Amino acid sequence: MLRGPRLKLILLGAIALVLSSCSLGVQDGVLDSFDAQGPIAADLAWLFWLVFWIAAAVFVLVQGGLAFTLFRFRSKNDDDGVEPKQTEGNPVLEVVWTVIPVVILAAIAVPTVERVFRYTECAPDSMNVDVIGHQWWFEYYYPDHDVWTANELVIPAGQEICLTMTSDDVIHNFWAPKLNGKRYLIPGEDTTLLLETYDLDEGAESEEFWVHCAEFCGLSHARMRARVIAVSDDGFDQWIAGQKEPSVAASGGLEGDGLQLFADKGCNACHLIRGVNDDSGGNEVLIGPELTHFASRNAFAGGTLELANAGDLAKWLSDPPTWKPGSFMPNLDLTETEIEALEAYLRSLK
Ligand code: HEC
Ligand SMILES: [Cu+2]
Repeated sequence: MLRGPRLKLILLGAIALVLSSCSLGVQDGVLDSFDAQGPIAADLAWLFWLVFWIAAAVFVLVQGGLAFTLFRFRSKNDDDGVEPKQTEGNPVLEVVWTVIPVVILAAIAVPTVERVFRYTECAPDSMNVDVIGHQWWFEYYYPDHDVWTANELVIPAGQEICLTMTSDDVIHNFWAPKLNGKRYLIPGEDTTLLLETYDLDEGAESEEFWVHCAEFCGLSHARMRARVIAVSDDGFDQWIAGQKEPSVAASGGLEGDGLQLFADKGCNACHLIRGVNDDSGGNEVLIGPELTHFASRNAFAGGTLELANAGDLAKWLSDPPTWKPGSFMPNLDLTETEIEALEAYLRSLK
């Protein structure tokens, strides 16, 4: 049997191991739901602490009462044979210890259930964005502007946004922990979720919040992330205007080669670039993210790679399923020269 110091050491080691997993995230704190960055998340954090302190008070009272009873009424003599006084069928006591838990549970249930409805229901005047889940990336459609994009959800800061969500394949779950709780994306059904950030800090152009799919959805579930990018009202109007432009024409040279490869390699069978392959059936039919303004966003491949990182795009194009196991973008056996040309073209799609 393990006893004493050695047992203590093993227990401490196990606890340290469990706790260390809390900090081994992709980047520290990006999915920290206690770090609320909007009024909804702040209110949910308030509710969490309310429940926590109620539970803490119950724990201390019950365990304290138990410890007190054990100590105060312990048998002083092992075989004095005295049974403690038995109390049974005391109606006052029984009513009291039934009513108190009922009151506590109601105090927790009412504000919880009320918020479940409040933060998943859209006001008729809130701005709407459709969210479509795919294995393994999030796609967005702005119905008021007829704009499609992926991974980076651009919204005006400080405004209530209504997400109307569904899935193209399996069940996913949209979770922006600093802005609201989670909600499912279900094939064939619409679910709604509110998002709201605080106003931008003085002088800031935009602020970024991480999103993660919170429902196991297959091989690359762990690589199904996204970002919410909050911008000013003007910034949002500009962004929409930019997205509505047709694609930037290739300037010849390497970019021109890239545009040619987009057709030759069959990229156009899965990706839409407006002004290039409009006859492809559109995003309702194509299985890949729209690339018309690919370089206007930073995070791609389910928000796991970034254009700002020099090698990321070539890494993706050279073999998508190695980076995202099971990816529906196949390895197209591109040569280094082809990747270079495609990268030049894709980076020009601002
Ligand atoms: C069979 C369909 C298919 C073909 C062919 C295809 N792709 Fe993709 N592509 C996808 C899918 C699906 C994704 C999303 C993968 C993910 O994030 O898991 C994707 C993602 C991408 C992305 C990242 C986009 C983003 O915003 O996340 C780029 C860039 C890209 N593809 C470029 C290309 C290029 C260039 C070619 C041709 C050489 C090509 N694709 C061929 C299906 C395809
Ligand atoms: Cu998912």
